Amino acid sequence: MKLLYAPTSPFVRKVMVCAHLTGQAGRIEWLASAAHPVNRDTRIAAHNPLAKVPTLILPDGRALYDSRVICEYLAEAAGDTQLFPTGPARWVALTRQALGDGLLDAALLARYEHTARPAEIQWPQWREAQLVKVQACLADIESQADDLPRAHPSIGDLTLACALGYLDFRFPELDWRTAHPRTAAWFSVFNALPAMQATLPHDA
Ligand SMILES: N[C@@H](CCC(=O)N[C@@H](CS)C(=O)NCC(=O)O)C(=O)O
Repeated sequence: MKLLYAPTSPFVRKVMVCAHLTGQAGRIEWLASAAHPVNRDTRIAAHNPLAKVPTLILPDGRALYDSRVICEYLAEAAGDTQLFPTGPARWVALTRQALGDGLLDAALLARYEHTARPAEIQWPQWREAQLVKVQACLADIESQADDLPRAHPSIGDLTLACALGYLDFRFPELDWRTAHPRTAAWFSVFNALPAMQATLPHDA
């Protein structure tokens, strides 16, 4: 398997955490790429019309995207039943995943407004509105922080952790820990897991 990836991407990190948790990290060849909302990377576009990472290329050449699909694929390939549980726990896990993904979508839109859009056509209210969504997601995470597991996560739990890690990486000025102490306490334990430490974001 080959993964078009970026070491800065929180969505890629979800996949990497799943690969580590299911013992498949060594089976993946990591292909560097440069996803960008304006400058299309043809290396990714050849496999994914959205030209986004993560994109997984299977041995037979078929491509899987996005992170939600790849994570579920990895779980099934490993016979893992914990990342994507069945029954009522499944809907908790998938909704947490949607919460973490949604926080990240908003954070990325806020970041692109600053880093991808020329200064003369930037719209501060757009960035602020995205950051309102980020704050609302943080408040929701805080309300369920005491229920989050410290090990053996579902896809929802690890997505929340990847989202918090991305805020640390790209939005340290938000200082999310101060207003969300229960989330901070959970993250300090969860982030020490080997799968999280092996996938810390960094600039290429
Ligand atoms: N829903 C997608 C989101 C993926 C995504 O937005 N990836 C970013 C990098 S963190 C990207 O490729 N951006 C390029 C673009 O917006 O075209 C997923 O879960 O994989």
